[in-house]
Amino acid sequence: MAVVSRANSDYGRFVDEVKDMSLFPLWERVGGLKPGTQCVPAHWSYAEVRPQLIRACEMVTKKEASRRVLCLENPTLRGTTFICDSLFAGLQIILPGEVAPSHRHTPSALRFIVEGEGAYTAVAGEKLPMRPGDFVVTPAWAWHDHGNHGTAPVVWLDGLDTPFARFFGAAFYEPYPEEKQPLDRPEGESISVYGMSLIPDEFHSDGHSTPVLIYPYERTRTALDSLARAGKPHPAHGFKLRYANPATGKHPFPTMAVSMQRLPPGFSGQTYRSTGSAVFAVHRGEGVARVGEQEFGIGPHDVFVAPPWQPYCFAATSELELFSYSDRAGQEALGYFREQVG
Ligand code: GTQ
Ligand code: FE2
Repeated sequence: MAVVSRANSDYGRFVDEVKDMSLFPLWERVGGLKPGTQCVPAHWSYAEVRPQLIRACEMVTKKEASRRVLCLENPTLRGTTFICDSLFAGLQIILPGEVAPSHRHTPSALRFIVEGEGAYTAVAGEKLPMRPGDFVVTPAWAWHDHGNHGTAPVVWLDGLDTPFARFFGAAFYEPYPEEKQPLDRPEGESISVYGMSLIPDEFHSDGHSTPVLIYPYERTRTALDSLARAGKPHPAHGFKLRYANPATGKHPFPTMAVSMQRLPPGFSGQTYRSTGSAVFAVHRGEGVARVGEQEFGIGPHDVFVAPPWQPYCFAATSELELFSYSDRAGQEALGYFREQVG
């Protein structure tokens, strides 16, 4: 690099001239390729957020807001609504009798039910009753509306891959002409037809989203019980299950991997890092999450984010269950995903 001296006025003139032509010399770029982003570890205590959700119910009606959501925004990403570079997370609250009108969009969405009984989401013509701990799928471009038939507020965590759609300039949105979409599939169809390790012979998966639209907590808990009986916990993750698209065995979304893990009481895990950004929601139990340089005391319904390539580890004071979603599916599809234990 002996010739690239700024003292050389010919060189200086060259750089200035090409810059005016929207040309930039690659050798002038400072900082090469390295893993990680500006995004920082962050934690939201449910005890602190919940009162603000209740307050939001007084401030805006579902009619005004359409979706009454408080976005969990990374402190480094103010104004974007995003929890990390590649993912959206929001806590949505719906009161008894309210309806969140039908719409669809190119970003894929997931719901993880946090609190309350009696709410449902209707997805692609099927009504899906939601209970705490359930994971519900909204595939890209599927019509969806929500409602609450119960007697108490219902809260869930929304996880979306909106930054992907924005990044590619492919973020489309369409409202449905009526408040609710027609329900033309029987209740429970997606799970009873596609969730039994049997797939209708004529079904052709597009390979993207799972045909199973709800993964009830009941089943997840049973599977975790069996896994915990069957063997030893993983040194970093404890007993961790990933939700699968039964038609492919792969992730439920083209972009997002989704998991539930159980850490036995007293578990103190090894450090782990991956290129995946991950959002965690505590389903039950208490413990400590160390993410990068930060240490978060975690309890039921808290949410926290582990940015890419930041080491993290968990300790459980009581039996701890963590729901999580990450951009791992997208990274695997692109050949970017890497991970490291210990
Ligand atoms: O419930 O349809 O938190 O479309 C963000 C975008 C929720 C929803 C969010 C959405 C929804
Ligand atoms: Fe939506």
